[in-house]
Amino acid sequence: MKPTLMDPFSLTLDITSGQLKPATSHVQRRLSHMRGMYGDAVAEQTLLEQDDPLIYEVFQYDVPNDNGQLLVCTTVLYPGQVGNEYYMTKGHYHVKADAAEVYLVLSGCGKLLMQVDDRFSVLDIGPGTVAYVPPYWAHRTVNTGRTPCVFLAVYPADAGHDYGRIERDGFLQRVVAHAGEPRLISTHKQAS
Ligand code: PAN
Ligand code: ZN
Repeated sequence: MKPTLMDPFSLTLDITSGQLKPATSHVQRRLSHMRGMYGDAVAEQTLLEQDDPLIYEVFQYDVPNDNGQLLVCTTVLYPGQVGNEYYMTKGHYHVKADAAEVYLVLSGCGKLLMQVDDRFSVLDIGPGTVAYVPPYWAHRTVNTGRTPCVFLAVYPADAGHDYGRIERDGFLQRVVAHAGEPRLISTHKQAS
């Protein structure tokens, strides 16, 4: 059967704010949506009782989740800390594990953590960084700066997001502030 042809389209991106127009989906992740992901449970509880801060937003223009389609979205990850740990995205594997992804950083930022099996990778990212997330690698962005970290992502529309494994196992390393500077700490060392 001949596939239904989509009409070509363009979107407008505000490079500073990360607003994508039109956006057909808009996700806001507050601290309460990522309970247990930060290392400092007391700091997390205190912030939840104060104002449940907005950690990040994603603006996306949806297309059919079909093989061959690409999704375009922007993430605005706000600056801040839970205890000494910098604000971060939940992080995920792709359900279709062999789906890769490209990030283009527009402003602000910090680090892109990636891991697969017992391998871990960290990239410093800032305005102009084009980061490649290879197939199979889980990925999480961390804002170590004082301004929003804004980046555009392009990935296969049928990739899907598997958050469960990260919610259960976390990442192998966390990014914390030490004397005002970002430092990576192993989550294994922290537990022992
Ligand atoms: C990104 C992420 C976005 C939010 O568009 O989905 O930065 O992070 P979480 O999905 O981990 O909450 C991406 O990697 N899409 O596949
Ligand atoms: Zn992804």
